[in-house]
Amino acid sequence: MRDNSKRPKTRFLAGLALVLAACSPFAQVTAPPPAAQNPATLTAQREAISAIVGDAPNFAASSNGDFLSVVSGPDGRGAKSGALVELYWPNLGEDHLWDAYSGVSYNGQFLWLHQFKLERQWVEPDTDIVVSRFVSPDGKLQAETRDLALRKAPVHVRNLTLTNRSATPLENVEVFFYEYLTANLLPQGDHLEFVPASGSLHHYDGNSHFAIGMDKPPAQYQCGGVQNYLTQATDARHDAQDGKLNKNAKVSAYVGLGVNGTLATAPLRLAPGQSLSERSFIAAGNSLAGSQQALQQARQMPWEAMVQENISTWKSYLSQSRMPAGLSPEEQAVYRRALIVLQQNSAATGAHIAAPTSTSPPYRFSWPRDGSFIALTQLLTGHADETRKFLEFMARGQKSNGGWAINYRTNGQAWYDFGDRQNEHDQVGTVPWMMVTYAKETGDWAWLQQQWPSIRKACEFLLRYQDFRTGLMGPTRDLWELSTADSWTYSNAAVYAGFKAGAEAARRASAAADAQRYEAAAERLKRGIHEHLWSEKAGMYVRGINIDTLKQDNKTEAANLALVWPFGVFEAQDPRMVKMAEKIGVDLASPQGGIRRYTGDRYYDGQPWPVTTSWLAIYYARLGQPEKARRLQATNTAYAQTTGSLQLGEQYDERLKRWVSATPLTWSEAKYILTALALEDPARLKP
Ligand SMILES: [Ca+2]
Ligand SMILES: [Ca+2]
Repeated sequence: MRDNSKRPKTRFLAGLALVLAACSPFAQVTAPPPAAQNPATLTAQREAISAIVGDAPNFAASSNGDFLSVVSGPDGRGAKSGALVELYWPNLGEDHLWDAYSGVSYNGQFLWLHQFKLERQWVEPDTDIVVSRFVSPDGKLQAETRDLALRKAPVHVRNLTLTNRSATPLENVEVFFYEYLTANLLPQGDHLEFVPASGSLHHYDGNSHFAIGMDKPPAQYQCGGVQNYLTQATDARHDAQDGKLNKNAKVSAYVGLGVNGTLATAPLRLAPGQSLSERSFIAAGNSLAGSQQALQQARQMPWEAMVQENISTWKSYLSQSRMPAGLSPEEQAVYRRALIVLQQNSAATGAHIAAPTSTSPPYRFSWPRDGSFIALTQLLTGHADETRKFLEFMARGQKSNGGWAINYRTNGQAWYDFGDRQNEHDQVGTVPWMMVTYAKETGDWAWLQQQWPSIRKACEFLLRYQDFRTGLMGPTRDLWELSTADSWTYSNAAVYAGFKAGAEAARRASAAADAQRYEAAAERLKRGIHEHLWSEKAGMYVRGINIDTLKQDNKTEAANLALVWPFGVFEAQDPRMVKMAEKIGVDLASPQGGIRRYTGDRYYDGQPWPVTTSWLAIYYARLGQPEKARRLQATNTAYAQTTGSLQLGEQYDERLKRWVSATPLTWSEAKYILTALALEDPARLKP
């Protein structure tokens, strides 16, 4: 049997990340964790791709739906506590930033904030205002940054407050703000100049323009070429480190790694106990004038008004969101944060990005599969309009032959599309299933009627790939995006639900012949799953089967729980499902009770995933064993509570006590919410 573990693999394909990692002088390969806690399942070694791309540095983001910025935590590739590390605009996922951060000079010494000691980081409850609190190495100066994206303008605002904690005055206190934008994703082609009229930097490439400024015109500035030590255009980061800036006013398309800039305020004296606050802005626009205008308007808006606007936006959103009864305060905090994260990553176009991470790993795209779980969550929490927007986004992105690409940019352009056989057939079943689920929940059958051509195309596409000997789907890429060798159990379950949805939509469209064909296809598929994918010896449905040799891949696979929910091939009470769930709970459990994806997983060394932990919880809620479900949900709550962001990432490393891979992962947040809803009322989560 072929050993998959020797081949590079990844949940999401990482070509771009590899290119960027190779280009960057700052690229670092995250070292493999030195020791495993559970030697039976952990090897202490990541496979190649997760070892190279490393973990996201994300602490938390602020977002208005088309402008999103991310604040770094202390861990992950390129992490600098409190720095900005992603800046998406005008579509979520369209990145323009390497990093940007603040520095302070006082008593003749200069330090960046990430050279201070990070005391604490959190997100203000029920907002997306991200707070990072530091203290200087000598203990004299406290620095606190509060970061937010304006709700109605493409502007990031940082409010930095410095407080003298010592008993003596601090002399010559100056605030610095450094930016290394990479306009239009890459540093190449960028220009930077100082604009005296507004006292700001103008950083641009093509139609992407940014105005970088502070509350007042700076006392010092520098426009630099990255890694340039030789000319007046000295690298603006290096230039700052002696506290004196060169005042080079212009640098253009500097060869190689792009351009960077630094601004600094005039010196002030800070008496004992005294504080000062200074704001820094990054304002986006389609022209010099547009970005300058956004900067000026932001400067005129008081900080308190910005905070109030943020509070009232999220208050209104949360008040329109379903809150299940009986949550503990800890669960409630994670649940409310999950609702906010879903909305932050929902683009104005209807797309949902999987995670606000550009390269470590590259998840800043919209997947039909992840997005459908998010859309379902929005549907069940009172945000049906968002669900409809997503489904219409997917309908627009459907290929002419009825299939879907692997993922999409939020502007609708297909990103990874490897051809139909190399794409993922589960997604082609999932979108029609979600469309019909939306119609059932809202009663909007007229809307479904409009989607009938799209649903029909998807079902016809799937029919072409059904194997008539076994009734199963032909080979496709699996949901974890590892292999195209087999017919996968999860994919078959999703396609079953797609055919059932197609039959429902056909009946509504008075297309009786189509309804009959799709029902027949679903029944063939169900028989095929029952006959060919069960292993009596293993006591479970296997991961998949080679359609030619009928050789089974007998790894234990948590995603097979989709046979019950959401795809409804079998009942929760089916003895085979009961047996398989028990086996998943044994074979894939981590020491703290999280659930891994499948036996032998090496992607990020196969840590437990909230997505699969929730899957087992939802299964037990539907089976009528809520105590088991509560224990699994408690594990996810505990993971989320280990960081001040209260977010759920892709995988939790119990030994390092932090998220690895992407954080937050919107699919994880969605399934946490769905589990809470299933615990309140299992019937809410109908297959
Ligand atoms: Ca550029
Ligand atoms: Ca200097």
